[in-house]
Amino acid sequence: PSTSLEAPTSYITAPDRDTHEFFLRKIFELILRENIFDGIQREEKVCKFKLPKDLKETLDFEVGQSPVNNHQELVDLMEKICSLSVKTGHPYFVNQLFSGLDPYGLAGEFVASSLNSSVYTYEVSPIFTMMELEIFEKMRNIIGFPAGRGDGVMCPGGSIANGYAISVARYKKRPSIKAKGLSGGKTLVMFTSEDAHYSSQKLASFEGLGMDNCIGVKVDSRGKMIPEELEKQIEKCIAEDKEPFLVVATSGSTVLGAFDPLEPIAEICSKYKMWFHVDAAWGGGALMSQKHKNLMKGIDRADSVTWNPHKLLCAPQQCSVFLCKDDNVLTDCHATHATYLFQKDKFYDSDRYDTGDKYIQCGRRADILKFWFMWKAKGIQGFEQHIDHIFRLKEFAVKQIKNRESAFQLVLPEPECTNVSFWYVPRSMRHLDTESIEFRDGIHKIAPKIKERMMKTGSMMVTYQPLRNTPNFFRIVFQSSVLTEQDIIYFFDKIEELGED
Ligand code: ABU
Repeated sequence: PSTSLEAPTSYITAPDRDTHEFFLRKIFELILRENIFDGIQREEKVCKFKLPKDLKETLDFEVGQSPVNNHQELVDLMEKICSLSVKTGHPYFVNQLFSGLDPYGLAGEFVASSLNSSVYTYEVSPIFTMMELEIFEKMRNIIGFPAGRGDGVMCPGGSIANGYAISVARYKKRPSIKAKGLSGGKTLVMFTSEDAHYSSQKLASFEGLGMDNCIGVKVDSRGKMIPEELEKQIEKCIAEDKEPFLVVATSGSTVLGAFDPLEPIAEICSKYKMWFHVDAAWGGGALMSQKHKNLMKGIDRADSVTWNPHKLLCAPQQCSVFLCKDDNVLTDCHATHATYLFQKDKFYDSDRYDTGDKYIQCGRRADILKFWFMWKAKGIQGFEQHIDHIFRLKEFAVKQIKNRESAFQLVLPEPECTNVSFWYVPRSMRHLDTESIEFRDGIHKIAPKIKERMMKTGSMMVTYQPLRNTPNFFRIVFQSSVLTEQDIIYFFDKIEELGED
């Protein structure tokens, strides 16, 4: 193989050992150095933030008629891309409901990319089809569906998984919709908590129900749906001659990490003959822990569940699963029997193993491999250790905040999941009455200012938001088990340092 980074002599779309092996090795070396090992050490920056105009000056984004001059230029470009990108595998990236870099997950991701499959037929993706069947069954068992029966699909994100819930629930309520569409019949209405992920509203709109027909049910002081309010809203909808068909409960809300009370919600769904979906995109990973799975007591009564292993379980993006109890509804609801993919006269049991017709996508990445490989590598024991560790960190963080009570105030005194939300109160505001307008207006501006400083120094990344009528507050997400108690002390020290004036 060559050891040069000269320009290739032609651009056929196949790797040529002489031309590409050295080039690809250089890229892999870069990935290992910059994104996986040296570049995400604690002393390195999480991000080297630049505003768009400065970024344009640093990296040549323009693509054109002619190729670059040689492979060295491409390696240099990749080097800049890695260096200027946010390092979400860095321990101090606690900004989102994903972070960390699981080595087994990464290996699965790399291998899946190099096999470049599309998981719609067994003939194209035999291994990945079998892995999906295995993993879905195990996940259904963990949820507690009877004998692990049912069906499942991998989705490009939790929003789409929640969209599947709307689609199948609607089909179950009114099967004619598949062929005839929504016109005619009563208005279909779904319910979710006012703190639920925005995907329910978005997908209600996307699937033609309309956002106004996705009702946000009131939550209590801990951010949990109030079942009595749900029932009131359902009754109201019936009184208006509308047809309630779906409740989406949340297990781990996006901001507060709240777990809706699943058992009373299941009762209500069965009383009104409604589909019961649990959006456990965020909290689902806790089902792997004997200690924490009780947060989702009653999830076995759901008709369907969204569960994103790329969140609490730290699989690489994206890894989202929609699971349902009914083994046929996905196919009944979505299949169109395209004869160029799903021929009925194949030499194997294509009805069972050509899984693509039940999906709304056609081409689909083999997201299953990374999760299957992680599960093989560490077993449920490994996932459980990870979950228990990050929940312990959450407890430690809550104690830290309570110990620094003049500088920090918790939004929830006892957060249920591993998102910890709090206000930082700068010294100059500590004498103010926390109920006063002056305090609320002032505190609202603090988190954005500190966030700006954080981004500009690249020292850490933690997000902030208002919620309902609260002023802006920080939300730290404990999701990566590389984090230690020392890191948590660093986060709070750093916020104090950045917010000193
Ligand atoms: N899919 C929800 C992600 C939002 C967040 O990370 O805050």
